[in-house]
Formats: sequence, C-alpha cells, structure tokens
Amino acid sequence: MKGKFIVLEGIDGCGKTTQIKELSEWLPKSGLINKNATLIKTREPGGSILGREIRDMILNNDKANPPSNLTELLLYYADRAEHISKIILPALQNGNWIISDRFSGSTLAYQGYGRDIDVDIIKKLENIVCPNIKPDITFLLQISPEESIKRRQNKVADRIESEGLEFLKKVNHGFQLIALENNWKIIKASKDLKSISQQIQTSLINKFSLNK
Ligand code: T5A
Repeated sequence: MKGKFIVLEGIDGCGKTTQIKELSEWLPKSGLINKNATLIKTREPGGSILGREIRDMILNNDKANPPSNLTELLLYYADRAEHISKIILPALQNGNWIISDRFSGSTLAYQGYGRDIDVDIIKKLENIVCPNIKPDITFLLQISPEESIKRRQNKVADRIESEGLEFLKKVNHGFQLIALENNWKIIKASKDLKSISQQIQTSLINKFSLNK
C-alpha cells in the first residue's frame, strides 16, 4: 500500500476524538505526508454511507430489545467490510493517509472480551473481511473504566456505553492484552491533552520519518 493507516483505540471516552482532531491539524504540517497526499479522518462504526445506517442500527436500537451477540458482531463486520472497500482501500491505494477512530481491535476487545464471543470466530471473520488491511500503527489510549464513566456522565449513553462498569472492565482488560500482543503504542490518556498529543506525534515521527 502506498498510503499510511493510523488507528486510535480504547474504551469509551478515552479521548480518541479529541486526539484525532489535534492530529489532523498537526499531521499536514509535520512534513511526514507527501504534498499530493490527502489526510482522511474516519471512524468505526459509521465511516461509510451505508456504515452510518449500520452504526444507527447497532448503537441506537431499542435497549429493551437488543440484537443477539452474534448479530451485533456481524453488523460490526458488515460496517467494516463496507468501510474497507469504499474508504480505506481506495485511499491507501492512492497514497493517502487515514486516521481511524477504532478498527478491528475494538471488535476483539468489545465482542471478544466484553461479550465473551469465541476469539477464533472473530479471527476467522477478520481474515475474510480484512485479509490484507493492517494498520501501520495503532495507539491504545489508556484510561480506567471508572474514568471512562466519569468523563461521560453528562452525555446520553448509546447502547454499548450503557453496559456499565463490569462490562467495561472486561473490555479494558481485553484492550491491554491485545495491545501487548500486537505491539500497539500504549499511551496513558488520563494525562493532560498536550502531553498525550506529544507522545502520539513523537511515535509517528519515529515510525514514518525513516520510511519516507
Ligand atoms: N464498538 C466499536 C464495538 O463494540 N465493536 C467494534 O468493533 C467497534 C468498531 C462506538 C461504540 O461501538 C463499540 C465501542 C463504542 O462503545 P463511538 O461513538 O465510537 O461508539 O464511541 P466512543 O469511542 O466511546 O466515543 P467517545 O466520543 O465517547 O469517546 P472518545 O472519542 O474516545 O473521547 P472524546 O475525545 O470524545 O473525549 C470524551 C470526553 O473526555 C474529555 C473530552 O473533552 C470529552 O468530554 N477528554 C479528557 N478529559 C480529561 N483529560 C483528557 N486527557 C481528556 N481527553 C478527552
């Protein structure tokens, strides 16, 4: 692939949206991106046109009548299949850079560790949906489950965010293991915004300035 694929992961409210905003202002001025390349900000679920409808189906459906765990898993992969074919793959083939708010790691953490779906099932789907798409670098923004709930207390919770502390603890544990297994960059995200942005920027300079 000619382009670069950057992913931010973490439990709800860990600061991905905030850091992606900072990053999308810094990256074009960083000298890392070729002048003729575009920087695309995207997210999962909901990075494509159809994906926005899938996002709504997953997150905003009737909390009293939720999808089964397997249905939920397949909806996340339907979103990802569409996201890859319509947004990620064309961008990377054209030499553009992508920053995605969540990708496959979220499915392993939330549906695998959170919902207890067999990780082998998730890995099989992963091989079908994204055989050749791997992020160049993934950041785990690390906060505690208690901090996650505190940060979101004035916001209306979607269906997944309403799962509560015990679910979030399992997801958080999953993220730690996945990050270590896959050599993600782990950033302590309870610090001040500037120091978090600086750590992300330093990792990107170290990773990409040598590859230019
Ligand atoms: N999901 C997703 C799955 O279950 N499986 C999957 O495969 C995928 C892809 C997606 C939901 O779907 C689940 C995970 C999610 O539950 P979403 O809209 O992407 O939903 O939800 P979140 O990722 O939870 O989005 P949030 O906007 O809630 O969290 P962010 O983007 O991580 O955090 P952000 O930047 O909005 O910050 C949250 C609050 O904290 C403050 C901000 O100002 C804001 O108020 N903040 C800080 N406060 C103090 N110190 C800092 N350093 C701070 N940084 C930010």
